[in-house]
Amino acid sequence: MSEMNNKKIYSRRAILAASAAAAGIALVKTTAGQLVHALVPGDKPPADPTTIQGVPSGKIGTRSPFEQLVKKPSDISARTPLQHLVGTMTPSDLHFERHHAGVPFIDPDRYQLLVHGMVSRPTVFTLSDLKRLPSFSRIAFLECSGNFRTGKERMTPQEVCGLTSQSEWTGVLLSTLFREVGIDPRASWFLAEGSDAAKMTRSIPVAKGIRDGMIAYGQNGEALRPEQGYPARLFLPGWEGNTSVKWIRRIEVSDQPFMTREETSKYTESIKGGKIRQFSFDMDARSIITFPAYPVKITKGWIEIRGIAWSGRGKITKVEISTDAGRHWAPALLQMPVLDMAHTYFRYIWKWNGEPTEIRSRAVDDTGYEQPTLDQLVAARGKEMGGYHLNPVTSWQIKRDGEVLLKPEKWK
Ligand SMILES: Nc1nc2c(c(=O)[nH]1)N[C@H]1C(S)=C(S)[C@@H](COP(=O)(O)O)O[C@H]1N2
Ligand SMILES: [Mo]
Repeated sequence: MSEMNNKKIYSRRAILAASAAAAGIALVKTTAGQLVHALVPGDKPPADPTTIQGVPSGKIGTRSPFEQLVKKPSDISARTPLQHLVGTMTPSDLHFERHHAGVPFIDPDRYQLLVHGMVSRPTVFTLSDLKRLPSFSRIAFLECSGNFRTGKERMTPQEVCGLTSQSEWTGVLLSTLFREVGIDPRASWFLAEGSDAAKMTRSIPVAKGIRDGMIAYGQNGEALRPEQGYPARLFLPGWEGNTSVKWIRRIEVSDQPFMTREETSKYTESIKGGKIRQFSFDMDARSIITFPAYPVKITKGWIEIRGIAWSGRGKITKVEISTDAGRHWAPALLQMPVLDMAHTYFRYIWKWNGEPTEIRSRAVDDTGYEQPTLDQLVAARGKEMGGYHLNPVTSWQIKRDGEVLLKPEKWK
């Protein structure tokens, strides 16, 4: 670490002296006014960390430089590195992103949400109006309905299905907002409109809004990240990510759907017999083994197979593991508590005997739905099946040398 970098880090920390020779160590003043030699963050840790005072506390926490956690960005999205996460929560800076026209820059003091249409009191809510109403928090996943990639052996869980993330969302329940504005009992749909350049619009059944919809302004204990819809977004747990309109500026209540672009030409699925499935809101149950998975290499002996399972229809009741390419299945342990519409962590102890094989997981939810294979999806939807709402069982090949590779699949 260069002296210049040290100075930068300690510019507000009253460095009295720092010698370039003592790389990684600086003389700093503690809040109690004491002068101490302390470590400065560098790329080379000392051989014995007990011999020198540690780095003083700072304004914001940092990740260890040894943890290289990054999303995988393209021009339209960025994917969560599922293979590097343990547990079910997604650190906010690693939440996947999907923007149709980039991330808008919004002044929270000028933010407004208009609720109008079939309501007795059309109302404009500012951010502080929203925060003044009774609040609500829930832990739930958010997943894009386009969350499936395959076709190559060298693909990580992030590449296969990194468009799912989990947060604790905090905000106002839509049932509260609807009561505030006096929703017409005959209302059955509402339009949600974003204030990004895409002006994303979706029609949502009022029943879903009242059941568990919310306007979220909080994510994991702080304000939403701009990428997640700062200062406020619609959040519809368990439903395809596209319906959770970010940067929401308008809700129009009606007695019919609005037939927007995102529910007519997009976010519909071709199925058997030349038909199209529309308003396919629920995210079906799914699971993926995130360890061991490409690019990990394993060695013979005991291994804890780990991964996540989730369902937009409710709780995960069972995750089964096969370590012999689908011939036998055995239940994995589920980490408690298992929450509704939330990533659920699973574990399965396995002794690898060194022979090539295939490992896979399949999830079952409390509606009795079992995660299908790609063949079963094709059988149900036909070869013309579109690219949305694909949740097939993912298989990982274990090679003789311990290399773990995705088992690529084809359906077209
Ligand atoms: N206003 C607006 N809302 C939006 C989008 C958008 O581009 N604009 N993208 C949608 C899509 S396709 C998904 S999958 C989710 C992604 O949410 P995230 O970026 O917070 O993960 O937001 C949805 N809401
Ligand atoms: Mo999406």
